[in-house]
Amino acid sequence: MTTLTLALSKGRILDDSLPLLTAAGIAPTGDAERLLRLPSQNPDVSLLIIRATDVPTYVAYGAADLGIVGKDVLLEHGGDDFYEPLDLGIARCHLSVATRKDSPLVHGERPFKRRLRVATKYPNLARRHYAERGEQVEIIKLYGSMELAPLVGLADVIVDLVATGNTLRANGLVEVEKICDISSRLVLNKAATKLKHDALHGLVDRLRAAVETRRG
Ligand code: PRT
Ligand code: MG
Repeated sequence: MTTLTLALSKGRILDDSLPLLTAAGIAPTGDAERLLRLPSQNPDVSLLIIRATDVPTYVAYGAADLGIVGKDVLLEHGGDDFYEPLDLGIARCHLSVATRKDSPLVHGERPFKRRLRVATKYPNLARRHYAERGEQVEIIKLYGSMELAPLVGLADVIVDLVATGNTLRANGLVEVEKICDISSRLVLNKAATKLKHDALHGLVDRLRAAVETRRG
């Protein structure tokens, strides 16, 4: 029997994936809060619980046959290391540029005699966004709490994910540009699509059916 390994991250993605995993018969049966590798309802499928940004790496190297990961992480990772057959439509949000609500940047002004400073955990995505409009910016890579950067003068703007907008509002920030919509995707290891073709495509079909049922 062919065994399959699916990588995903805990928190938002695991929470939102659970109904789909359950419908596809691969809900976790172990303690997803503590275990890093746990069994699922299907004895031939096991789950890896890893950092969201590590999912593309596990799938690209074949340590996982498939993975669930945000489009933000895929776009930032770049490349064509894996197949992306299915938009799961979960963990929806969008990537935006935001700044202080009292900033002249709200009205499209730019800093005088220097480049715009952009704080983000998505340096590649942010650089690409400004490059597309012919603007050279200074990227400041952060690992979290991006919202603080404009408040303390570290950056003029942030490029970050927005869902409800509550975090921006609570910190006196406003969106000035929407870059793109984001949702979670199913990604497949390329070699596994050949070597484990039947098992893998069977599982992709069950997940696709679960997504379609949920969409109604
Ligand atoms: O937390 P950790 O550092 O371990 O990893 P992570 O932050 O990458 O994981 P997690 O679980 O926070 O996010 C995983 C994925 O969820 C992301 O890669 C996105 O694809 C997706 N997602 C969907 C979100 C959001 N919505 C979201 N709102 N990820 C983060 N946020 C954050 C956002 O960065 C901001 O700080 O929530 C805040 C804004 O939310 P609102 O509702 O206040 O607008
Ligand atoms: Mg987080």
